[in-house]
Amino acid sequence: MPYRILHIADVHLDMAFAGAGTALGRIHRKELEAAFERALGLAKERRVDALCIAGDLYEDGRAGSDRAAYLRDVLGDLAPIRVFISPGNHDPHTPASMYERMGDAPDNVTIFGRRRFASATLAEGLTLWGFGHEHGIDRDPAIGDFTCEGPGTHLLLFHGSDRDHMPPDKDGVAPFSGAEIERTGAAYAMVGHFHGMLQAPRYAYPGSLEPHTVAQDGRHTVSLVTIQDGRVSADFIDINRVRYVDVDIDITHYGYQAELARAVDERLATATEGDGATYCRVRLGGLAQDSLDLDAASLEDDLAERFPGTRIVDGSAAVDLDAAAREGPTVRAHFVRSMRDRIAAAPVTERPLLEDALRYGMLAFARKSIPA
Ligand SMILES: [Mn+2]
Repeated sequence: MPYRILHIADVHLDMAFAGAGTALGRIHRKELEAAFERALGLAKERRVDALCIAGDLYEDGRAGSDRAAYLRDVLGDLAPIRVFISPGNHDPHTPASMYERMGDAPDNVTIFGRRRFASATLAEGLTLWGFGHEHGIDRDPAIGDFTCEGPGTHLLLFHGSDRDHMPPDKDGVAPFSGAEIERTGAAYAMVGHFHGMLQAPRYAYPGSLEPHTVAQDGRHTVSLVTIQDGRVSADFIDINRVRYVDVDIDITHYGYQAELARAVDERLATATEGDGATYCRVRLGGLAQDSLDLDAASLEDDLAERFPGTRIVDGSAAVDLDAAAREGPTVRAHFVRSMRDRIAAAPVTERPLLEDALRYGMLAFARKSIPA
């Protein structure tokens, strides 16, 4: 009989979504809860033997006071499916943590609450080893000199950073390498922390259930891990219903803001078609016509009504500096050339100020507004 595990990670229930605003933050938190419940539903539907949660199930300090009761209920409800949890850096097993507040966890739930590997027997000849983070930022090695003891097949479950695949801007917590996993004698490790799916020969990150930002453009999956006769295989099932997409708009074609707004609206209507929630990052590029007085902040506000969560990144140019510099003996041409000379000669620290002066000066020549 094969033993089957649903491996999930980085649910991040109750995430703050700082910057999204109150209403949108609440929508995003509901999306995360819905994704978690889809994953639980899948565990039942596929009749797995165990659900393994590789950390960051919720966000400590953000969760409401009834979250512990919720988890006790939905995880207990999975029985006879067993549930194994390895707390991560966002849901560390501290004395005040929700894992403690859960009190007596349901019989089918095991929390690996200590920062050293402990074992649980899954089936005859099949052992799971897991550990939990006990404080927020834990940079100690995940594995060190740990080795799996005993006969049979061994699996690992933990939250940590694969040193060989560190994404930029990611906290390096509980670092490990593929070679270290091999050295433990484990056949496979189920890990969490990276929010895009990553499959390596002996371990995998399924990714967060949903992307949380436009930068999290990898796959967001749950992993179905099958162990048979000591061999481990993993399938990945895309679970996310949230998408972040980039919409690129060349503003060169639009003579006034209302015309541009209409065009962006049409593009967003197309981009957000289909099931699930789509959040767009609109990247404005190109060179504004003389008549266009672009106010990207108000454009973003207007779009947010029909397309919540839309972000505008204005990479367009309000005026054509090269053309102005070449236009002959005008005040504007002289201004561009002399400001460019001064910027080139200035210390690096003074350049941003001079660049602003050049930009604002050119906006004044064009009778355009200073962007908010
Ligand atoms: Mn994490």
